[in-house]
Amino acid sequence: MSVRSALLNRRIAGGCGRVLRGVPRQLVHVRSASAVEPGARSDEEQLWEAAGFLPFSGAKIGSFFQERPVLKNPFLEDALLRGYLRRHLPQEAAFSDLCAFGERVANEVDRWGRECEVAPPQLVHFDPWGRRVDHIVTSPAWKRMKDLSAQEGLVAIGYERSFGEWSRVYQMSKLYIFSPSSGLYTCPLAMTDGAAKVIQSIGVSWPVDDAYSRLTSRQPERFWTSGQWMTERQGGSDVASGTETVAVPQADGSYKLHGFKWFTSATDADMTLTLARVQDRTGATTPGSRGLSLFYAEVSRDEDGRLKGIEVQRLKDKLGTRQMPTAELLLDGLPAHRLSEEGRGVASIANMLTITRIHNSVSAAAAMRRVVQLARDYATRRTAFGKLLKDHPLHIQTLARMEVETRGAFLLVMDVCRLLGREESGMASQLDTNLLRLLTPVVKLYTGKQAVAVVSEGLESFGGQGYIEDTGLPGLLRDAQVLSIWEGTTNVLSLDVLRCVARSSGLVLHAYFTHAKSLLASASGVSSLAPAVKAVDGALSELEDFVQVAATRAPGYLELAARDLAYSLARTYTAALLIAHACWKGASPSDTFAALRWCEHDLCPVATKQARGCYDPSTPPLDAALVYDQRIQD
Ligand code: UCC
Repeated sequence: MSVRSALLNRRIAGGCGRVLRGVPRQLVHVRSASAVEPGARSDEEQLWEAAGFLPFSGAKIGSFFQERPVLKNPFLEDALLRGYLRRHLPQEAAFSDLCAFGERVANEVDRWGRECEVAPPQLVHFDPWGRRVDHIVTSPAWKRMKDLSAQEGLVAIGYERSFGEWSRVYQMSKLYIFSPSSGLYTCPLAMTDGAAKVIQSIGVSWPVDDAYSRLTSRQPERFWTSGQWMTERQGGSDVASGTETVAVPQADGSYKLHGFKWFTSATDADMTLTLARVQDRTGATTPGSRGLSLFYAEVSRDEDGRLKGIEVQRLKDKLGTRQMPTAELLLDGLPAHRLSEEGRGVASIANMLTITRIHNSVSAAAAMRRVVQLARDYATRRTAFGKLLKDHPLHIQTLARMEVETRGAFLLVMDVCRLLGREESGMASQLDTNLLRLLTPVVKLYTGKQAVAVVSEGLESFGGQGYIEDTGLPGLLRDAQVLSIWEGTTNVLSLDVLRCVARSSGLVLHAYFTHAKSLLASASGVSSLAPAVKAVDGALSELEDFVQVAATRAPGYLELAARDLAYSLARTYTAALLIAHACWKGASPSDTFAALRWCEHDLCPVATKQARGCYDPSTPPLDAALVYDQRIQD
């Protein structure tokens, strides 16, 4: 007899013994009391439970579980990355390496990245016997990331140059696949790459020849990472006036550094590059940028296990990037060597800034790509309102918009990597060099902002699950937020754009217009792209007009327009790149569609806002009055 019919029988006959026949005793604990106590289950409920009709009663948690998004090989899943490489770097060796690495990322490394998140670094100040040790204890997964980085050549590839001018594109493609699974190990790698670049530009000789070979090594036991200690207590943007650290000359020609570094990322590094002011014999230093020199220091311990010349004050409690140790450091006689001429510190570390800003942009595009990959996979698994999310056109429209942003970011980033590779392999024209200088701050500031917007949208596409910590999704957003902050905030980089325009007497803009127009040339006569080409043509004309007008105005005018100008440069150039990619013979209809959709942006917001008077001298006081408005209307 079924339980359902047994229940029916009971209702009819009220006979207990008959009803329970055939039902396991432990499932139908029969109460002796005739009345059911509040909160207790009645016999009937117990019977329904035994039959599986009360799925959420007792310890049961129901039979429905949401499916998780699955991370598949991020190289094979990325049509644009593969298409871009087929177009520019069709060597099989690069493809097979990226494919194998993608497999490793999906099946192994991503798990380590998660381990880095759940086991963040700890600072141990003292040993059990009271000695100061300042040990930064990191997770085993973090250490595995270091070995992996060496083995996979994540820095080395950029210096081996096996693929000539495309070596940086290859290296950054690998980092792009790695970044969202790396547990933020891309941060020390960015600085390591930047340090190698600085050393290479200064000259690989004593005292940094061994360091250079370690930074660019593929052997885990030799591989070193580097820090970049630029930020002091007065802040990290205005380095010229914020740097208080002094360098005291020693008899042997070396220096000892004394100061306080307020924000040092990946502080478990083996060495660092940092800025300080050389003291003269009276102890005096030169203020401002002209007083700053570049120093190299190794992070080492004395025979008692104490850090030489460094005290780790504390680890930073950050919104994201928690996988990585970030510390406040007191430099108390840190042995160091001066690498730059005295007073040439900022100009010398600028090479490092270029590299870390490009890495930052790679991580931004990678974060967007990862959230899109997870969201589109999830949409094939999750059902709501009677059908899979992928069958809801509005949901797919949202994902398609994210995809367009991601494609634009990817092409902009890779174009800057292309220029870097050309410069480093001696292939760059003056135009390439000028373009690289202009586009480096542009790509960093634009993709940093895009990443936050796209990743945030991506989280929403998972519904409430996107907000749940142990899905691993919220960490993507937290980590994206730093991308617009470190290595130059959006406004600082917008001003850097103005600075390089002024210092080059406009040559960087000339390079920009020349190259953007040459990209469009490939689309002449391609009717499907005509609306996009028209939009970019129009935006380039507006930009040229803006530059002409702005040049006649007071400096404050351009400063007020700086952010919108940088956005206009980014959007218009990206549009041209999307168009050029869509014209490639191997392009797909989706490449054309992406270009058309991108061009629906306001490509030249600086012209739009100029027309509205946003940069007129009357505007700043109105902005200030609005921001500080305290008047209450009666
Ligand atoms: O360190 C930090 C955290 C590390 C974490 C790294 C993680 C990366 C991970 C990514 C992947 C996940 S945060 C600290 C970040 N701080 C900054 O980025 C600094 C932001 N501020 C600026 O960029 C400013 O514009 C300054 C500091 C560069 C401005 O300083 P000055 O002294 O006023 O600069 P000047 O006078 O304009 O330039 C001095 C020289 C000039 O060369 P000369 O003298 O030959 O004419 C400039 O042309 O430096 C040159 N220069 C540059 N060259 C200045 N900026 C650049 C540049 N961007 N490129 C080339």
